[in-house]
Amino acid sequence: MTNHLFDQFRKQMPGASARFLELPDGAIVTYGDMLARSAHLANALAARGVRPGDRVAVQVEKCPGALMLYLACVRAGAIFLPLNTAYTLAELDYFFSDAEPQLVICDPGREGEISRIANKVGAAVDTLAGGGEGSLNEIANLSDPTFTDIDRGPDDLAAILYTSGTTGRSKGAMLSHENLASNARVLTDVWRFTAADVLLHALPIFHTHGLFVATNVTLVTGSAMLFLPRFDADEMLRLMPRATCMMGVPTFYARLLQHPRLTREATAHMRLFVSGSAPLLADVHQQWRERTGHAILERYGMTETNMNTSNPYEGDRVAGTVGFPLPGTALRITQPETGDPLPQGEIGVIEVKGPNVFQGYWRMPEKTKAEFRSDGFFITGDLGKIDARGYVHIVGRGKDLVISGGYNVYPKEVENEIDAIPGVVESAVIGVPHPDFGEGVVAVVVKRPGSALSEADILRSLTDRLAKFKQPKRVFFVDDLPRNTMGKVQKNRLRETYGAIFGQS
Ligand code: MLC
Ligand code: AMP
Repeated sequence: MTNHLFDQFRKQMPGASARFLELPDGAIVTYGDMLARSAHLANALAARGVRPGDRVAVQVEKCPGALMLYLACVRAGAIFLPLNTAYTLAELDYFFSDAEPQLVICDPGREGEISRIANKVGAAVDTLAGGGEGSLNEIANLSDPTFTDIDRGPDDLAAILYTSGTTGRSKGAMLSHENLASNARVLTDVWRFTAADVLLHALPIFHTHGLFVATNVTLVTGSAMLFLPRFDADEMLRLMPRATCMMGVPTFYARLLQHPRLTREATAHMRLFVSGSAPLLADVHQQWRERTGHAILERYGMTETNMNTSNPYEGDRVAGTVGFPLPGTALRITQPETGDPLPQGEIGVIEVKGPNVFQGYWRMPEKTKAEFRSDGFFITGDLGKIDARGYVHIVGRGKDLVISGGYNVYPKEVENEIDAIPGVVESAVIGVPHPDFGEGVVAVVVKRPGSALSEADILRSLTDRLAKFKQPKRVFFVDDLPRNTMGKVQKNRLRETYGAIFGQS
């Protein structure tokens, strides 16, 4: 029997007593514990009727059990479908109806409300919590500590991650075993990971960065993670002397720079700082170098593609660039409308092709077709150029997307919700510079004549509809939205008007 992804992890697995995770209180999860617990959970999934190819939707707090559940799904041949813990019931309702999971696993406190929407699609519901509570844990505790991994080939699906779209409807990106395995192998080489590494892990584990990049690289090298429930600058600095690497979104770096204890000495044990998921300001790169002596290594990825490019481990890590295409990944810059390749130095849309690129959007063949060229290149929607030394620069986005603290917010989704509020005529949602989150979400709203709607009313109406990170940090009212002669809202003009409201422009 072969299970393509889990076999890659097994290949490098150190002895059973070797450390896999260390928690902030010093508790250790060994590789032996990981094997046993993921087997218990894989047996529990099977007992709950999960068959190979079934979707298992998971919305639970970050804890070792949540990571074991990911591995249990891989071993059981199921498709892991992680969901941001900030998603509201309204958002979950859409994901469940689209993905039709066999099983939904949530925090014990939310079982009642989540069962109501999961039942609509016939999904069973179980619970799992960090302290070992929850119905799935109970079934797992009584089940066998060994499990025969289900046969899965390179092209079989390992996960579906939802990512919003410009139309406002989220799409499920289907990732195969080889999509994940190939990227983990490449990143291990490019970033020189070994079994001796200790990764400081403070990212959420429901997105590509914290789940696949960080965890899979750790597993294919048999190394260890200091596994924190969330980002906290004090905790990061306390643990840095015992870690060798950190992966973070730019907000991590901006926040750590605010900390008086960030010094050369505090980071002396570290060999690598990686940043991604959103643009790292050249100024933050520079300040980090001055304060710590380390050059942050910036890389570029996407839910649909895993990682595409990276600055070099050895050689210049150039601020404001995302480095070179990863080995095995082809990257080109094209004219957005025609797809014609552009000469070096010109700005166009970034397209990529390689074993890292996903298998398409779940049950959306037309959408999938529209985002690939006929020769198999995926159109990322990011605008970029390649300089004379071969470094890729991201200069903007062809897609209407805001990235706030590393989370994607598609304006259309927020606009649809605001437009549905009684008293609203229309709205435009934009991202403007924000000192902490990089970009902050702002809504500009036209209300009906005589309507008494206030900023607080709009925000209150969104509470149960949208995850907190998608909700506007500010709402402004205007008589009309600026439009061009074609009638299209001129968001660039709105960005100019509101560009300095968070004290940055
Ligand atoms: C939290 N809030 C946010 C937010 N995170 N608002 C906007 N954008 C965000 N990213 C809200 C909170 O609900 C809270 O609301 C208020 O803002 C302040 O919260 P906080 O306590 O300061 O935030 P915190 O919990 O510390 O979270 C910030 C963060 C977190 C940056 C640590 O957002 C985070 O971990 N981001 C990482 C995202 C990530 O992993 N992205 C990878 C995607 S994969 P209130 O009003 O209740 O106080 C990908 C591919 C690739 O993109 O290339 O990697
Ligand atoms: P997601 O859909 O959450 O995976 O977000 C992917 C998007 O994040 C990409 O399409 C880019 O727009 C952006 N992104 C990721 N890494 C970087 C980076 N290093 N610099 C700029 N943008 C980035």
